[in-house]
Amino acid sequence: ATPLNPTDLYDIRSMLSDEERMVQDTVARFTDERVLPIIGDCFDKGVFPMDLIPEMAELGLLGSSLPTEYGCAGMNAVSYGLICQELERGDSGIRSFASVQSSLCMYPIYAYGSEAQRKRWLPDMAAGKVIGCFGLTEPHGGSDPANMKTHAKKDGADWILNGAKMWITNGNLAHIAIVWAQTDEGIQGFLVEKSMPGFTAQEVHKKMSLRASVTSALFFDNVRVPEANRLPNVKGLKGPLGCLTQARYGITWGPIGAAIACFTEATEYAKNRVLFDRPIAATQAVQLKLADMARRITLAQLLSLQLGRLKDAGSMQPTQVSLAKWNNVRMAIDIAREARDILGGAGITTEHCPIRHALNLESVITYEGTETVHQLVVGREVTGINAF
Ligand code: TGC
Ligand code: FAD
Repeated sequence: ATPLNPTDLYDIRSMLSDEERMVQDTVARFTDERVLPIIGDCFDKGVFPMDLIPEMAELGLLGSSLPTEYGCAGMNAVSYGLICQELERGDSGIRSFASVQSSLCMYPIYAYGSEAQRKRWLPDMAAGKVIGCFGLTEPHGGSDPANMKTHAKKDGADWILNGAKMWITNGNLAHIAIVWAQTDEGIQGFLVEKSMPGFTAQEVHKKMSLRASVTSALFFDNVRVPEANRLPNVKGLKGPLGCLTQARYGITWGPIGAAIACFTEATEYAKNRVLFDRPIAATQAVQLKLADMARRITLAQLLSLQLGRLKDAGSMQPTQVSLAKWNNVRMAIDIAREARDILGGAGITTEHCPIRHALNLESVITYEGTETVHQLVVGREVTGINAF
């Protein structure tokens, strides 16, 4: 039999369309040529590689699923997933940038915004000229966003916004923030522009995870937001949760890329590391670990592809996204830690990718709904009992 591809044991590639394969190859090349050579340094220095933004825009990676009439690429959900996978093979921080811009900022403007808001913002965001961030989480507890304290009060034709958001990706880079606030009519979304008086962002330092990504706290002190900047077409928690479903879908794919990077590096290392007169890859203990990584990557690939097909067919359910986010991030963090172990002492530096991915995945397993939150969503589905 022909040898199988270790990172695609079930030939998922054959289940992709020509266009999907082309998208994957293009983003894979971008990651190999532009991300991998610099990302270890970016992580060490704690900087996000801003130079990559115009290139990502050029490749159509920002708002990739939105229609071409707004300057976007109009790709399908599986292509968006493959973009996330290949970007996160580079680094979770690069994929986070794309997730936030596409799913958490451009998507709500498209889905809940007015036509004027779409025309005003989407083409510039697709071109990477306007960067967005998404403010839902607050300092007192992100898992329970229904309990938010940030609020907006009507004042003539404007709204007055007060409150604070915490752990906001791209916060200090962003020209606009999609901010969710409590109002007399329930939770609503506002487009807050960087220049609006009373709006400030403060970068979070001392992070050991997602170091090649900007994370910030946002503060709103009597920020006057015109009615034209309110997202008119949604009210209630389903607004932000609808965005999260889009982003979490992409996050089911991303960690497959991180896991593939770690698995590949561990396999190569194990084949070359000779101890006790044979490569460690020739020991049963290490083969069990590598085989288990390949098994878990294969399962995750099948989950995400089917999820993407459901999404493209318009029938994907949030519980299915929760199951895949839980499974795939857990798969990736376990593989990254195991790969780090196979590399021995060499595994503790950013010369090799596993520790960087393992540390990044500590954020990925927490953000966009913690592992526990997703387990409870699945638990609620299978029992019919809400345990939150
Ligand atoms: P519940 O009160 O039952 O529902 C409220 C309304 O929302 C609807 N809904 C959804 N709609 C779309 N997608 C979903 N996933 C939805 N889940 C619920 C629901 O039908 C209802 O609609 P309506 O019309 O009846 O009002 O709320 P719940 O009990 O389902 O929610 C509880 C819980 C814990 C699951 C939810 O609060 C939750 O998901 N908490 C976690 C919060 C979270 O994930 N925060 C993430 C912040 S953003 C982020 O982390 C970005 S990181 C980005 C990066 O760098 O990549
Ligand atoms: P908490 O909600 O306080 O949770 C603490 C612990 O309690 C967790 O282990 C949790 O699983 C557990 N827990 C919660 N509920 C239950 C329960 N019912 N039963 C048992 N255990 C429970 N947010 C944004 O809005 N926008 C962003 O761009 C963004 N980017 C982020 C980037 C990074 C790097 C990080 C780390 C976070 C980001 N977040 C963002 C915030 C993220 O979504 C929250 O951290 C996450 O939702 C969890 O909220 P929390 O940190 O307040 O933890």
